Amino acid sequence: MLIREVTVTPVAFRDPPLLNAAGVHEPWALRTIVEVVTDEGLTGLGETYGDLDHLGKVRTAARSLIGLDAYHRNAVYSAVAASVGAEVVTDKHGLTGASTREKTVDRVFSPFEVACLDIQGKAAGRPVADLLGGKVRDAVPYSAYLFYKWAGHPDGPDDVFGAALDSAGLVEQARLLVDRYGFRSIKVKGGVLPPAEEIEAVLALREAFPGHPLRLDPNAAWSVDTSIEVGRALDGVLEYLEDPADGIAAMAAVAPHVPMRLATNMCVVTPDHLPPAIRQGAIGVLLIDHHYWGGLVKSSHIATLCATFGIELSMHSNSHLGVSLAAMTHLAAATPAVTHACDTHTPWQDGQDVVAPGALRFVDGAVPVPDGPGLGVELDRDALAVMNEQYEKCGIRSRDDTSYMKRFHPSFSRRRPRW
Ligand code: GKR
Ligand code: MG
Repeated sequence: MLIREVTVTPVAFRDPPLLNAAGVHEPWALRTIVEVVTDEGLTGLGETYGDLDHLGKVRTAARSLIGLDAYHRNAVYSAVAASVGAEVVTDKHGLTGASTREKTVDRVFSPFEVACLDIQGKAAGRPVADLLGGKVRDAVPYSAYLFYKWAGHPDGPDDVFGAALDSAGLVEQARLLVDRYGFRSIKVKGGVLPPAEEIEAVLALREAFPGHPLRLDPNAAWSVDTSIEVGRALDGVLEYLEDPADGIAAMAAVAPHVPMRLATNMCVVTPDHLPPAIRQGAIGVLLIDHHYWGGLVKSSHIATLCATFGIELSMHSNSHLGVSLAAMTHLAAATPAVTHACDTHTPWQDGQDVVAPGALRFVDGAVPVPDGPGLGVELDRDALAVMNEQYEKCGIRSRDDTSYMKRFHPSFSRRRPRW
């Protein structure tokens, strides 16, 4: 089953002004859609980041895959690694941790691996979850992912979600998401307001949603001392505290002094980070993300390895579309170690998607695993064309939450720790 053709399409979709420790989301979020076609006429889909440096690597890698067997994952990985060379690609926003060469290769490889698994599933008439070992759950629970946010982008109209700039606003946002999607756990993107206000918001959510597990993620905006204070103030309230402090050593300094597990998608983001994090007891939960952990198979191996060391698994997300949601759902469905509800930004896309409607939906906060062959989703070609045109016109080429924030608040700076 040889790879005959690979198409790489950058897309842009509207994104609300979601606040985080690095700044604020720009009006357009970028992604890249990958289509791999075999000599037998099967097409597989993958989705990855849209930042220009990364896109360039994805395009170069795509050319090196022609003629390879879609079943030969190792050969595809080697071709991607050779095409990436020695370069390390970094994110401007810094919200998914440090970059290494392995992480750079893993990120470029991921959409092609997902597309090849989609092809293999289609060839076998089986869902991708079956290729990963089979489902251990029929539907994958996701969390309501709350953000402090402005009512709209300063240069545009207010959006449908409204403003959320205090605990009342966050509780109202949670109600909207829980009512609309049925989410049964809640994540708060923190690192935006002074810690005392974020503690108050979490306590308000606890009162409003007594049965929902809660998590707080300030993206490493706090010092070790502040992290310990917040952790202690939220004793018995949080399921886990995500990336309070910056780096393995700082997380390890916090961990023994707070009552809950510490989670990360920042200090452990590539295999090299695991030995020191485990040795130092820095984390109790890893947020796996197949987009930078080298695809679905490697992510599932990492998850199993973590479970061996007593590290629990959740799943990380960035602004994404339905090809990613499908891949995340198959991975979580087939990975027993993923015991926490996964993160997703899907609600913030408010229905914009490149996949045809129907295959993916939320039922009681969970996405039933698509049971069609492969990923079980099809491209909506009209939507893809519209989003590609939006990409061409939007003028954004790399996500940069900090510069966008500085346009409206010139004194803003990205500081770690801020508090
Ligand atoms: O979308 O602003 C955002 C998030 O902060 C995202 O970029 C992070 O990577 O969701 C992520 C996280 O859990 O840190
Ligand atoms: Mg995080």
